[in-house]
Amino acid sequence: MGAPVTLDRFILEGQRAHPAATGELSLLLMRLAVAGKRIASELAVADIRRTHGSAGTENVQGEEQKKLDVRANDILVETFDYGGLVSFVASEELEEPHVYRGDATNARYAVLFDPLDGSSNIDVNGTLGTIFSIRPRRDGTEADLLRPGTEQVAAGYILFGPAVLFVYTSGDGAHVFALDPSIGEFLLVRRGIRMPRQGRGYAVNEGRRAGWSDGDRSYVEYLKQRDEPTGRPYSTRYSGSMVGDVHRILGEGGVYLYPADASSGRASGKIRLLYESHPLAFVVEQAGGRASTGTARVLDLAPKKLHDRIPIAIGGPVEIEMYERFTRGVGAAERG
Ligand code: FDP
Repeated sequence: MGAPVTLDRFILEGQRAHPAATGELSLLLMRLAVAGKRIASELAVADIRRTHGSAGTENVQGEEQKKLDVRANDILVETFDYGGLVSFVASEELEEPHVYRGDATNARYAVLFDPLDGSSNIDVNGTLGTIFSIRPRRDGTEADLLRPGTEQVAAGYILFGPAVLFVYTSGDGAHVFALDPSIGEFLLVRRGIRMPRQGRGYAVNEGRRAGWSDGDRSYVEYLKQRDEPTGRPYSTRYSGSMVGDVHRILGEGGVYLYPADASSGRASGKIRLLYESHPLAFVVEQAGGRASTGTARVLDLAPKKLHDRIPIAIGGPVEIEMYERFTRGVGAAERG
C-alpha cells in the first residue's frame, strides 16, 4: 500500500492537469474541507454542549431553524471571508446572498450551500450533510445564480455519518475522501466512482403519498411489486436526509424521490434547486446516474428565484428512465 492520497494532494494534482488553472478553485475546495471538519467537530459535541434543538427562528421558507443549522451556516460564511476567492455566498438559511467586501469584490467564484441537510436528524444523531455548489461570478449579483446547473464549476457534499466523507466533482468524475480523525486529513477512498445502473432501494417519504400525482403514486407502487426479472420489489431506504440517501444510492444504486405534494401546498415539492438539486445532480451524473423532474433534466433548469424548489427523482439511469415514463403516464401501459 502506497502513501495515502490526501484531499489537498489530489486537488493539486488535478489542478496540474489544467495548465490555465489559477489555483483559486483548489484553495476554495480545501477551505470547504476545513469548514467540514469544523462542522463535524461541532456535531460531535452538540449533545454535550447542549447545542441541539431549535434556534427559535425560521428560515426564508418558514422552516424551523435548529441551532446547528445556524452554526453551520455561520462557519461556512466565515470560511470565505478572507483571501478574495469568493465574491458572495448564497445559503438555504439566508434570505439574501452574503456579499464579501474588499479584495473579494471581483473574486472569480460564488458559493452556494445547504449548511446542514437533513435537519430533522440533528437531534437524534442521524446522518447529516453540508451540500455545496461553486459557480463563476459574472456581475456579482443574484442574477449570476439564476442560471442552469450545467454552469457549476464544482459541487459536492460533506457527509456526517459514522465517518465524515468529502465527496466532490469538478466535472472530471466524482471522488470520495474519508476523514482520518487521527491525522485530521481527508484521504482518498474512491476515485471516479460509478454507480450501478440499477439498484434495489428507493427513498421517499410515503407518508405524503396522498398529495402526490397519479404518476408518482403508480411509480412507487411499481417499485414495490414483485417481479424478479426486473429486479423488484425494491426495499424502502429513507433516512430523512437527502444527502445521506443520495450517498447510499451512489454506492448501491436506486432512487431518491421528493415529488410535488398537493396536500401540503408544495406544488413544486420540497427540494431546493440551487442548494440541493443542482449540486447532487452534478455529482450523480458524474457517477453515471441521472436527476430529473420527470419531464426535464435537473441540470438544465434555471431558477426564477434564489430559493425555488423542484420535484426531483435522482438515482440510477434505469430507475430515472422508468420514473419519466410514469410521469408521462405511459409506465403502466408499457408493462402491459
Ligand atoms: P430537511 O428539511 O430536514 O433538511 O431538503 C431537505 C430535506 O431535509 C431532505 O434532506 C430530506 O430528504 C427531506 O427534506 C425530508 O423531508 P420530509 O420530512 O418531508 O420527509
